[in-house]
Amino acid sequence: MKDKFRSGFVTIIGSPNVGKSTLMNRLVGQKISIVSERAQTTRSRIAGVVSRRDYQIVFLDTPGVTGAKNRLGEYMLKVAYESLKDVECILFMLDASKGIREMDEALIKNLRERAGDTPVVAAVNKSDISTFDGIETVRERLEKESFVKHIIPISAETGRNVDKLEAILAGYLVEGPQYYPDDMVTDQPMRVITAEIIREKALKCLRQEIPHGIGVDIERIFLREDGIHDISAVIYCERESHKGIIIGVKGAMLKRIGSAARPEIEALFGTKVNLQLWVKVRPDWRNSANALRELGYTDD
Ligand SMILES: Nc1nc2c(ncn2[C@@H]2O[C@H](COP(=O)(O)OP(=O)(O)OP(=O)(O)O)[C@@H](O)[C@H]2O)c(=O)[nH]1
Ligand SMILES: [Mg+2]
Repeated sequence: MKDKFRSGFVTIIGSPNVGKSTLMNRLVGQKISIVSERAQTTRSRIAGVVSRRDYQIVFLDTPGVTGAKNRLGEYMLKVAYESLKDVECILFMLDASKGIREMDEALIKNLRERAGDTPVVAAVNKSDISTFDGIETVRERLEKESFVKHIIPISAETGRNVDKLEAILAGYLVEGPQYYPDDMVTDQPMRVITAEIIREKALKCLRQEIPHGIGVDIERIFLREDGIHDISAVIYCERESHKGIIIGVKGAMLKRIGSAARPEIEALFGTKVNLQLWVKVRPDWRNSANALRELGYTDD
């Protein structure tokens, strides 16, 4: 008899910067979630779909869990914790090169309380830049927690043990429907992906102190008769001085961000793209309910 199709949701949760988005992209085999060297890159819940012959796993990439400093931070924390509900498995990620920090301990405590009956698999990431002892210290700590069902060292960057991890997670799927068609890899609409690509490039190009305060809004996507997409986007920042830095001398920085983003946006749309970027100051937008709603950081 043919085995029944199995499916399920797996939430990826962990402290900021441990490699959650990198892992999801590798599992899906395509860039879905933006990645950066800076903590708190992911701001919302992003689904990445892995479709195989016998099963489908819907991964939920979530914002890194840490103390909230503003309304946006509160939203991000809520998104991460809400994503623990109604899933087949929780994938808890840690960074072996950093060991178990205070925020990881806090998350362990939280997961102990919130996971309920949902199995937790721990992926000890960045094994490629960690020592054997570093990985073992994390393992020994996690072995003390009965809610952690598996502990596996991986490297989301090199792919080490990622297949093994997928096999472990597939073991927690249940008989069920295919939630997404084979060719659908994410639930994110094109305009959101476009905004995220621009934000990623801004994070990469700009200095440390600004990026957390950046938000990107796509104002217009228009397909011209000649087959080119006209896209205009606004990069919001919180201070006039930041605006100057984002624009750069004679617009050089903004041009750099645009040049870095355009090829990826063109690949996404499958057409040439005429990208226009604007920079606007919106003081303290991360504490404004209206701004958060406009930029899509709400659950309604
Ligand atoms: N060496 C190494 N670097 C990694 C690995 N996985 C991720 N990184 C790097 O770690 C940084 C953070 O990766 P992200 O995937 O953005 O981390 P995240 O957990 O999604 O971060 P937030 O969205 O901020 O919570 C990036 O610079 C990645 O390239 C890994 O296995 N090895
Ligand atoms: Mg992320």
